[in-house]
Amino acid sequence: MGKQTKQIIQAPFVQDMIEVTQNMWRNGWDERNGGNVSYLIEEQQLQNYLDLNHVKRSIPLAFPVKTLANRYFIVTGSGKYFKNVAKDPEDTLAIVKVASDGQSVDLLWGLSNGGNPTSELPSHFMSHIARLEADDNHRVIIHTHTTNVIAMTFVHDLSAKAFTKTLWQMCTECVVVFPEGVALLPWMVPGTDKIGMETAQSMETHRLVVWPHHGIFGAGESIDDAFGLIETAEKAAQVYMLVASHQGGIKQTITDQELIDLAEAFHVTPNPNYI
Ligand code: 2HA
Ligand code: ZN
Repeated sequence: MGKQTKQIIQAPFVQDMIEVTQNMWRNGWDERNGGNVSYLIEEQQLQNYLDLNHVKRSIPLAFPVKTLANRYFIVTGSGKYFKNVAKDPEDTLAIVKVASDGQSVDLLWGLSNGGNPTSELPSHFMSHIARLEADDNHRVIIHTHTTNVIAMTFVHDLSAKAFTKTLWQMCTECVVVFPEGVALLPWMVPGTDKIGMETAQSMETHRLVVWPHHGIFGAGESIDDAFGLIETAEKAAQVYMLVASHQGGIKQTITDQELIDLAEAFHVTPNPNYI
């Protein structure tokens, strides 16, 4: 391991990736190679750790992302296990720069035993574009197989309105944490440009997008922000799965008026389409 490599493992963005993948795996959300993370980093953050002119290899993209030209990302690798990120970050993660024509990425660090960036790169890149339009401070997209959100997609109505309302009702914090609610897509084959485009379209107005019977996409201004958002939705789904299957059924819930009072108290506006 070279001196530069040793240092880069200590970089805050690498440590954040190690920590979040480990936490998600421990939560049981990311079995095998499930889940993927991408984090937009600035050139200044990287300069101290890497020779930015040293390209290990160029990896073509099946979909052009000109809007992200010359931007740097740290991403999880396709087929790599979250379980293994902490013990071998250099094999399981990749730092890439999007080429100036947006047709490929240059690999600057990582994937030391070969491989490619996450198979969900279309959904990640297109979602980054959508969220950056909505929020200059946007940085992170996380996809994970949140157990209870997945479970809920089998037993609950899949309209975004009904799904959001139930999540808001399960934990008092939810409407404050995601007042815009969650979007849901129809079931689709993952890894495709189509699911990427539809996810990104939902990301224009939401930071959480549920993929029924598969998992969730979350966006945030930092790793903590995106993870915290997903964690909150997953907690609400867990409470729902506990109470919905309870013999006595649900006897009371947070009322619409209480949701409105909460939103007022915390100065957020709940999505008017959902309440
Ligand atoms: O294997 O989670 O959606 C990674 C995935 C695909
Ligand atoms: Zn997945």
